[in-house]
Amino acid sequence: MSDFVKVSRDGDVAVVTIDNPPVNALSFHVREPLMQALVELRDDASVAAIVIACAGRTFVAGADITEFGKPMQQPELRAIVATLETIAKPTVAAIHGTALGGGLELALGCHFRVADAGAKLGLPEVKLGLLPGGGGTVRLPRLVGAVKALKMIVSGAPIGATEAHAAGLVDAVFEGDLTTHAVNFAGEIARKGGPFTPVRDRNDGLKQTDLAAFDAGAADLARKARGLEAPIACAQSVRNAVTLPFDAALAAERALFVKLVASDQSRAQRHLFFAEREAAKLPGKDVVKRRIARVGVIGAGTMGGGIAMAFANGGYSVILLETSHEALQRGLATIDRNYSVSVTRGSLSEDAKRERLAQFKGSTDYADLADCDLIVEAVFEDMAVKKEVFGKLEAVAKPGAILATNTSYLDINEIAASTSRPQDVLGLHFFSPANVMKLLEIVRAEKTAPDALATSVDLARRIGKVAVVVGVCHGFVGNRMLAARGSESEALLLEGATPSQIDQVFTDFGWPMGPFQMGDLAGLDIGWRNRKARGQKAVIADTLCEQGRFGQKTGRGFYLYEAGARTPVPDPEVEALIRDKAAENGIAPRAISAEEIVERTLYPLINEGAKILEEGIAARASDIDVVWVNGYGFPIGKGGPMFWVGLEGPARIIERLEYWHQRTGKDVFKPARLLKRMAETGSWEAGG
Ligand code: 3H9
Repeated sequence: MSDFVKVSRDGDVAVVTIDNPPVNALSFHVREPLMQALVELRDDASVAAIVIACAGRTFVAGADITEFGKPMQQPELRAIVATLETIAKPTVAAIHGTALGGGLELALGCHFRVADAGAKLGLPEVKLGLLPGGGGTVRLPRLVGAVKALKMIVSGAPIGATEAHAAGLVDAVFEGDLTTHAVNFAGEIARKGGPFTPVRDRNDGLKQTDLAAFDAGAADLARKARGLEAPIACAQSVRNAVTLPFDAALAAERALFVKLVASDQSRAQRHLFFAEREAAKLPGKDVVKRRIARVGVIGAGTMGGGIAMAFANGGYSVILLETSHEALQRGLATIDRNYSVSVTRGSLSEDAKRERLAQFKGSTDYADLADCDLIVEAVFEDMAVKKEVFGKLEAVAKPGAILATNTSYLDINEIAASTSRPQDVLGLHFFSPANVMKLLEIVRAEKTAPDALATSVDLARRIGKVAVVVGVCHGFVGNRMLAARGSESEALLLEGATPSQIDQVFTDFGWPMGPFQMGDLAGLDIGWRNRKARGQKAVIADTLCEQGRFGQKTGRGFYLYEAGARTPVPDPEVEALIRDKAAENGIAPRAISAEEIVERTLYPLINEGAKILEEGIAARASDIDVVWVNGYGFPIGKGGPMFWVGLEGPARIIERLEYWHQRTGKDVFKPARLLKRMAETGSWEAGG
């Protein structure tokens, strides 16, 4: 009847199969024939039961996100679900792969849900700045209870079939041919004559709801939402499911959905969804990738250990190399400890930990790297040291092995040129802690071979990283822009701002923490060491380091920390130090506004991003957004720095950059050519 929705019969059970690759999204061309099929089957007396299944790799993974922001064509999902609920014969959703968002809402319109043992079910709309708008917030609590529904909807994290079964969301879990099982299941219920009740009329879950516990959970979520509207709306809507009649709760959900889908936050989050997928695309699709089975990591410090864990977590066997037996044992012991923490938290079983650890082999001999398909060095950030390591690698690595450096700043072209195989050399810039942080900057050097690059992008996905390919420059995309963001930090302090005032502006903006809190967390000595190596100075940060104030690890930095605590407490001593240094430099403190802090930190960040684009260091503005959201905590509700330009207004940004450029003469404020063009065309793309 349609290319996208087919109906077949197995005895008196009708099977409706949705076939809309790649993820069976509920696009208009699916909704229309699906609605028609359901109406026909409802009215067909020869049909005793209906199964809704999907072709391909997954059940419906949601509404078609590309349709949001455009007028919605009828029939909408809500109408399809409402129609399903008028069917007086058993309806069964047969779920394999992922039933997400509108997909799960479609399944909630059925009387029953059966799932393949490997299936996952969830309502991830919150990650797109939305709430489930097809009745999910009102129906899910009716099955699993409001507290569990709240957790699922606000986290957006899917649950497995077994958990879904235990929670009452799924009625049966099968292994083997799911459609056959679903047909048998549906046929049996039809023969027995029931019982079957639409989810809208069930209240098994709601009966157990403890509203006080729910409200406490919702209040906690509101505190953590950091200015995001969607989690709050999700919680409100689930609460409505408990306190309002079904239809009123459904109408309220709709109103919230309509508001959110038009919001800047949701536009920003949808932009990020596609940006992350776009970033992983390289020109030249047909490049044959190299085979990677065994990975070598040089350096078992914090970075090297984290990188080794990231690969082991992705299923690779890893050789960890150190210069001495002691350093190696220390590194392996840290890895062991990190996995033990996961066991204590319940995210890893003892068995899984044992298996994970068995993937590691330690060595102090470069010859042991001969079998590795990829070798990543994470040694001291010094060109001479890196070149020495690459010299040794060249002697032992097999032909075609990818040789990667984890440098944060150094010139990878120079490293590559020091070897006889520059085509195999590239940067894999992990972020600390490397086993946790999502971002991976893949640095393409001048001579990096396309297949080495494509292999690395593919590998990043396999180990659960969000990859962005960038070019060589000092600090690549992320750290180069970070330097621009921090270039006025000292000046702002000397002119009258306090660390906590600046950090507050950042957290109000939606960042998880401000730059001074971040410095204290990372260790102020790192920047100090780098500055010394480059002959640079920072009046206040250097003085703090000279006093042994390295941040959280010494209990004192820009802030004070109580023993073992991570909460920054403003320190009058630091504020006095800032005033003294200002006086020494002849600067009279003045009141600094929040706007000024934004203009002197975030506008230079954007300006640097525009320069990076101009130079081709990043291929797309959206790649820069992906870097900043996944590596540095730029608020997702603002879509990344380059997307935010559109929200803030490029003309205003340019005007204020010009003002500060005139006032300070500093290059970071000189508006980039591309930023000016963006202000004229409204787009970062060439040609507007
Ligand atoms: C919703 O349902 C709202 C309702 O409550 C209310 C309605 C009224 N739409 O991720 P992949 C594309 S909101 C359009 O690389 P994987 C994706 O862009 C939705 N396109 O695959 C990519 O395209 P390309 C709630 C979509 O195997 C291709 O499919 N649902 C959609 O790694 C492959 O994607 C979600 O938020 C979509 N819904 O992961 C689920 N989904 O090849 C979103 C994917 O051109 N999707 N595409 O780059 C996912 O989480 C993952 O795609 C999934 C598969 C886990 C399903």
